[in-house]
This record gives sequence, C-alpha cells and structure tokens, in this order.
Amino acid sequence: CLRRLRVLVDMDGVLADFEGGFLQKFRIKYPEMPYIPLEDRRGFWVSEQYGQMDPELSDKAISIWESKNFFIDLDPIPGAVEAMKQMAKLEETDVFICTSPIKKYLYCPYEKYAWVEKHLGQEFLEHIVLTRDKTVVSGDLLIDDRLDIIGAEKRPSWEHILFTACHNKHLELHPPRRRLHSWADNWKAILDSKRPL
Ligand code: DGP
Repeated sequence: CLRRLRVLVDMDGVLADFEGGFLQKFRIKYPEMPYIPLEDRRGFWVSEQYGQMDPELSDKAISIWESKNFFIDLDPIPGAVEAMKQMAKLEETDVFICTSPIKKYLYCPYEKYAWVEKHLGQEFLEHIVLTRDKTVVSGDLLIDDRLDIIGAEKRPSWEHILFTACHNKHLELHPPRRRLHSWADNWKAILDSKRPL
C-alpha cells in the first residue's frame, strides 16, 4: 500500500510512570506533608491539585520533577516496553515517542533520552519527538493520557486516543473519542482501524 501508519506515543503517563514516581519521591522528601493517593488524583496537572490542598504544596510538588534523576528513575508503565517493541516491528508502521519536556530543561530532556535508551534501546533514539506543541506533529494516532491536547494547529492530523491514567479514568469521553485502557488493552486493533484497507 501507499502509506505507512504513523503512531505517536506519549511518554509520561503512557510509557513512564510519572504519577507513581512523583508520589514515591514526594513522600520521601516531604514525609510530614499531606499527599494525594493515586486513586484520588483528578486533573492532568499534579501541582494544581496539590496547590488546592495547601498553597505551599504546589511549589513542593514542582520541586520533585525539577530534581535531577526524577525522569530517568521513572518505572515503565506495565506492558509499555513490550508493546513499543512489538509496535516498532509491525509492517507498514512507524512509531514515534512524542513528549513535552518541562520548561526547566536542565535535566528533563537529557533524562528522557537516557530513559528511552535504557528501556527501549538505542535504536529508539531515532524515534523521539520533543515538543511542547504536539498539534504541529503529524501522525495517524496520538496515544496520550492528557485529555485536552491543543496548540497552534487547530486541525491536527492525528486521532487522539486517550490512554487511561489515574487522573483521567473517571472522565467520560464524548463520542467518537476512544481510549486505550492500558497496554493490555487491544492497541493493535486501534492501529488496524486506521490502516488503509
Ligand atoms: P506530556 O505528558 O508529554 O503532555 O508532558 C507533560 C509534562 O508535564 C509531564 O512531564 C508531566 C508534567 N506535569 C504533570 N503535572 C504538572 C504540573 O502540575 N506542572 C508542570 N509544570 N508539569 C506537570
């Protein structure tokens, strides 16, 4: 066929366990402070929900992911590494990791590359897109745990598949929007639904 399928896969919350890594390090650094169990997380922005609990907790939360070794230490989301390796081997399929670095750039971009090399292998370094605006990246699918992905391009080429995470699992999607509930869910069927007949 003429056209290969291009799949964009988000990193934090989809491949790397940002929420779990955050909570673990927050509790170690601030053992006396209240925290939000993962089942009570709501909304994409961790610092907003912590700030609602106590205004001084917003900066404390931010200090966690701005620290050295935060991003490299994140555990893979269950099934993510195996799914990505399988996906990359599929015929007529190109896979890219599409991730937004935080604006404090001292550690995050370097550690994202190091994480990909560590967990997915050096070959995957050719397949990283770092951008704060995913709407300007073209693809058939974007698998991402953030509900509202907006930017300069009002009509992105990709269909956004919402990857289920602790902060979005209670949200009802408006049809025809779709979810990938986990990497144990049928991601191959979602890819096949976008392939030319
Ligand atoms: P992405 O998942 O590619 O859309 O990247 C979003 C990044 O922002 C990811 O590293 C998680 C991080 N993040 C989560 N909560 C907050 C927050 O409250 N403030 C900031 N600045 N970043 C956050």
